[in-house]
Amino acid sequence: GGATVYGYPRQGANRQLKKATEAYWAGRTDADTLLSAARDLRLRRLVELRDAGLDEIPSNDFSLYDHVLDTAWLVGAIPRRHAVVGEGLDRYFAMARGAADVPPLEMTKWFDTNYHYLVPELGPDTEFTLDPTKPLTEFAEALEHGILTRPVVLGPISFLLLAKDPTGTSEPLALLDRLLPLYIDLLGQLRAAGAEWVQLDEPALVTDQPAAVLERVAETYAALAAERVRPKILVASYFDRLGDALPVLADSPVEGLAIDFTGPAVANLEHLAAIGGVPGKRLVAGVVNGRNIWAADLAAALTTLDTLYGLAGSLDVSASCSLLHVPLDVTLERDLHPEIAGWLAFARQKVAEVVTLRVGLAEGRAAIAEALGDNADRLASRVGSPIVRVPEVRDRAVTDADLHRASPYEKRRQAQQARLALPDLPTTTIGSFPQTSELRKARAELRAGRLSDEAYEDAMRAEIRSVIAAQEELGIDVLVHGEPERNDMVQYFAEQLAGFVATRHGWVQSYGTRYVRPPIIAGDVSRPAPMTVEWSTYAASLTPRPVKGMLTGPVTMLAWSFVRDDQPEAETARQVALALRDEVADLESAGIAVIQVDEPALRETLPLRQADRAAYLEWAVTSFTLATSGVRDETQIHTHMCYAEFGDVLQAIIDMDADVISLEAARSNMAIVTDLTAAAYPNEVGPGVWDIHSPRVPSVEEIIGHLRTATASFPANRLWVNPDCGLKTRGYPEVHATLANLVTATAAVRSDH
Ligand code: THG
Ligand code: ZN
Repeated sequence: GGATVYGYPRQGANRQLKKATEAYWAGRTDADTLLSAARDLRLRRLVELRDAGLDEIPSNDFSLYDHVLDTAWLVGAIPRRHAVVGEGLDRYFAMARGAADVPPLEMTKWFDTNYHYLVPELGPDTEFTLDPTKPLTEFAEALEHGILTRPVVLGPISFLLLAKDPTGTSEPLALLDRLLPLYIDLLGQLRAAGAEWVQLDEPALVTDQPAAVLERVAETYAALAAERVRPKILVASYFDRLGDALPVLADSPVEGLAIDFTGPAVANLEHLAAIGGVPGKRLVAGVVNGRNIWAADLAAALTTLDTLYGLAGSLDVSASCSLLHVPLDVTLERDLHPEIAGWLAFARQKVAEVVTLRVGLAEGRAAIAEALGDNADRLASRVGSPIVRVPEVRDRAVTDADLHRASPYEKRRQAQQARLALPDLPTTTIGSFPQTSELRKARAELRAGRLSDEAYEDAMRAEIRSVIAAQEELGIDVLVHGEPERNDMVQYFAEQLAGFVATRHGWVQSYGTRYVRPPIIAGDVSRPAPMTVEWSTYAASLTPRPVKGMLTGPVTMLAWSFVRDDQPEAETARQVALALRDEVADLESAGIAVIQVDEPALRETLPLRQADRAAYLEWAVTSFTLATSGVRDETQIHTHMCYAEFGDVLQAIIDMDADVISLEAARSNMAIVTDLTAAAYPNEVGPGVWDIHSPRVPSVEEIIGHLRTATASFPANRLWVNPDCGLKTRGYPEVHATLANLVTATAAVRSDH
C-alpha cells in the first residue's frame, strides 16, 4: 500500500498566489510573472509532498482560479461572450470575473464545503474541443523533477452535473456522448506523456442520483476503460456516502476507487463489506478527514484500514478529500495555546498522518508505536481538557418554552406596531454599510499597535454617526449602525465567545483569490460579556428612529467555522444559540426594539443526501428559535438569508418564526414572494429589491416594478423594502443613489394603497 492525497492548498504559505494574481489583474505585472510564480509554487508543493513521504503525488490539482473552470477550459466549454475577450489568461479570467460589459460565469458552492466553483455554461450548441495543455504541462514539469504524478481531472459525469444550461432548455448530461471522446483523447495523451494512473473525480456521485444517471455512470466508465491506450483509472468520490453508486463503481472495469470513510461517509465501510468489497481493484481509503482541522485518531483509522485490507486488491491511505479545504500548517500558528495546537492537524499535518498510517499498515503497529502513543496522548488531553468541557455550559437547561415566542405572530405584530409605528412597506437595510479604506486602515493600525483602543473606538463612533445621519437624511424607517467595527462577522463574534479559537495564518480558499480564516470551535461555547450592546445603544442614542441590533445566527456561526467533532453539531449549535440568546436579552434590556439575527448559511449547509436533511433542519431551526425567542412581544426579531434557492427550506423559514425575514430576490425578479405566498408564509418579508452583487444603481422605475410584483401576490402591510444583502462591498456613491431611489419608489407604491 502507498500514501497519497488528492489535492493540496494552492496559495502558498504567504498566499503568494493571491498576491501574484491580483498584481497581474491590477496591471502591475505581466502574464509571464504570474505564470512563473505559479510554477514556482507548484514545484515547491511537489518537493514538499515528496519529502513528506507520499508515495504518489497528484498533479493538475493546482489552479489559477478554480478547478471546475479549468475543466471547462480543458474541454473548450467557453461561452461565446468570453471567447471574444482577449486570449489565454485574460479570457480565462474573463470567465472567472467578467470583463467590461461581459458578465462572468455564475459562482456557487462546491458541495457542502465553503469553496465556491464557477458553473460551466453548456447548451445544445456547445461544441467541445480539447485543450490538454494544463494537465500535460503540470505532469511534465513534475516528471522533469523526477516525480511521476497522478493527474487529477474532474470526471465527465460530475463536470456535466455541475454545469448549467443558462437558458434552462437542455440537460447538460445529454452532452455526455459528445464529451466522452475528449476524455478518451486526454487519457491517451496522458499515457503517451508517461502517466500510469489518472484520477477522475466524481463527487457528484455522493448526491442523490436517479437510476438513469447511474446507468450513464456505468456506461461512461465502461467506455473509458475499454480504451487500450490510457493510464489506469482511479475514480474518486468524497464528502458523503456513495449509496447506490457504490455497486455501480465496484462493478465497473476501472482499476481503482478512492472512497471517503470519514464523517457521513463512514457508511461506505459497511456498504463496501456488504457488497463483498472490490477484490480486483486498487482501493484508496480516505481515512484522514480532509475537511476538518482535528488530528486524526490514528488507532481508529488503522482499525478501519485493517477492515478494508481484506476488501480490496490493494490498499492505499489518503485524506478523505482534497486538502484544499483546510489551512496549510498548524506550526505557523505561534499564538495558539500549545495544548490546543496539539489537537489540530492542518494540511501538512494531515499528510504526515497519512504517511504514518501507511507505515503502520505496511509494517504493523509496532513500527509506528511512538506516533501512536503521541497521538493517543493528544487525544486524551483533548478529552480531559477544561477548555473543551465546561460543566456550567453543558448543564444549562433548555425547556420547551425557551424554543418559541410567548405569543403567536399576530399578537406580537400588534404590540410591535404600537411600539414602532411604522408605515406600510417600511424601508431598511440589511446591516453593513461600505467598509471604507479608512475603516480598514484603522483596524490594521489597531492590530499593529499604532492606534490606541480609544482612538479606534472614536473612529468607529464617528463612522456610526455619519451612517445614522445619512439614513435619516435619506428617510429610511428602520436604521442600522453600519457595522464599521466588524470585518468578517463570524470572526468578530468568534473573537468574543469563549470556546472559539482564531488563527492568524489559517487561510482557506473561498473563491478565486479570496480567502477566509474560519475560527475553530474547540470547546464549550459561552459569552463572557456583552458583544454588541455598546455599539447598538450608541447608535440608538443618536436618533429617535428604531435602530436594529445585529447578530449572526448559530447555524452560520457553525457553517463558517471549523466545528468540533466530539459531539453532535446540534449540541454545539445549542451552546452558540444560548450565548446569542443572552446577547439578545441584553440588547432588549438596553431598549433595542428590533434585533436581527442573520442566517445567510442556513440553506448552504443543507446535507448532500435528502435522507439527512430533516435532522439538520430540525437542529438548525431549533437553535435559531432558542437564540431569538426569549424576547417580549413588542421586540421585533428579524433574520436575513442570501444565496437564493430557498425552495428546499421554505418550511424551515416558516418554523423559524422571525417576525421579519429579508431575502435575496432581485435577480430572480421577486420569484421568492410567490413561493412564500404559496407556502402560506404568515409573517413579514423583505424581498431584496437591489441586487448588491452587481455594481449597478437600479432606477426608481425598476424598484417600483419589483415592489408592484411583490404587492401583487403578498399583502403590502406585511412587506418590507430593503436591498438583497449587506452593503459592505459597495461604494458610498452607489449606496446613496440606490437608497434614495429605494425610498422614492417606496413612497410611490405606498400611495397606490
Ligand atoms: N465569512 C466567512 N465565511 C464566508 C463568508 C463570510 N463564507 C461564505 C462567503 N461569506 C464567502 N465570501 C467571501 C467574500 C469575501 C472574502 C472572502 C469570502 C474576502 N476575503 C479577503 C481576501 O481574501 O482578501 C480577506 C478577508 C479578511 O481579511 O479576513 O474578501 O463573510 N467566515
Ligand atoms: Zn446577505
